[in-house]
Amino acid sequence: MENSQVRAVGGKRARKVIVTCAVTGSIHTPTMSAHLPITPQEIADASVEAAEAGAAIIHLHARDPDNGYPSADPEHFRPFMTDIAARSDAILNISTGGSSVMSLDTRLAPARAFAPEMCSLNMGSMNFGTFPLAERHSGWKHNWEPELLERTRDAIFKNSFADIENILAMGEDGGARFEFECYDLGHVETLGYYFRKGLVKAPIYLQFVLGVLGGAGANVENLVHLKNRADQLLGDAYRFSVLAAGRQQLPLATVGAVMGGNVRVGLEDSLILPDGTLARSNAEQVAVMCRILADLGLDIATPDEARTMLALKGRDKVAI
Ligand code: KMH
Ligand code: ZN
Repeated sequence: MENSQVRAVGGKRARKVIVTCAVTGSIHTPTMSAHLPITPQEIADASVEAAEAGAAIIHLHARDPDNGYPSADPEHFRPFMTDIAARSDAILNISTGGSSVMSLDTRLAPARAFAPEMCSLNMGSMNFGTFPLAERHSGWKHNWEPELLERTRDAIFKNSFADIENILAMGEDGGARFEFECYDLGHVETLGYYFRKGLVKAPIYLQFVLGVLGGAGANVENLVHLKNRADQLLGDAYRFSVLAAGRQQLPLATVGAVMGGNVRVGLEDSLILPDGTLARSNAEQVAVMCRILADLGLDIATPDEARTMLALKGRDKVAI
């Protein structure tokens, strides 16, 4: 018997879970995995395959196609934005975090240029240490890789209150709604503050980010604590999703789904599968995640279902 029929017999419809795939990011570097998408063609193909595997939202950064260096140049975004939009109805979510060595104006340029349905908003300033990754690799393809990782020892991943207000205003102008990224308790408190002030409105999409060096560690206790506080501050005005960096990616996303949340996977956050082997594609991580969700009796939200759940403006209002 088909799954939905089984649930119908049980008398209760399965909950829909939104799967986000963050396909490339700005943390990992080309030497770390040959499967990390770099060129516009690779980023577009990875995104379309991830959507076909079940991702409703694609979280996007760009890279310089010549050497893989993280980029927020709208002209590096344009080819894959157009290509993905032509081949998939997934929700395109543009990063406003970029990387910790970019200025606010640089980071906001692509979201300003494309007025996406969603963009990320990091809810505070923090240390964001990726320098330990350099110890695990050698034989670098590009000199910039160990240099950029080392720079994070003395860089601040910055979103002051003024930055947050600027990004909220940009969202208000262009109609983008946010993936509110909360790496620690103070970020949840800040989100609560802007909700009380009326600058952040329901339905809020809160992404718990666990396992970044400088933020909350990737464990169940931290997730439960953060969610308890979000429940107090945001009540039923929010939905949450869980991303964990590195090896805990799929285990903690699964815990998040069991707790009533949504999930984010992708090579931006982890290059590996739970057994420690390199994921061969973003779609592979999405497929494993979707299989786990299905085995738990949870349904996967389609892009249009996610649009309704998150009150997004729709693809027809995006400037691509
Ligand atoms: N790389 C993730 C840990 C952003 O793009 O705004 C956080 C992130 C930041 O996705
Ligand atoms: Zn990102």
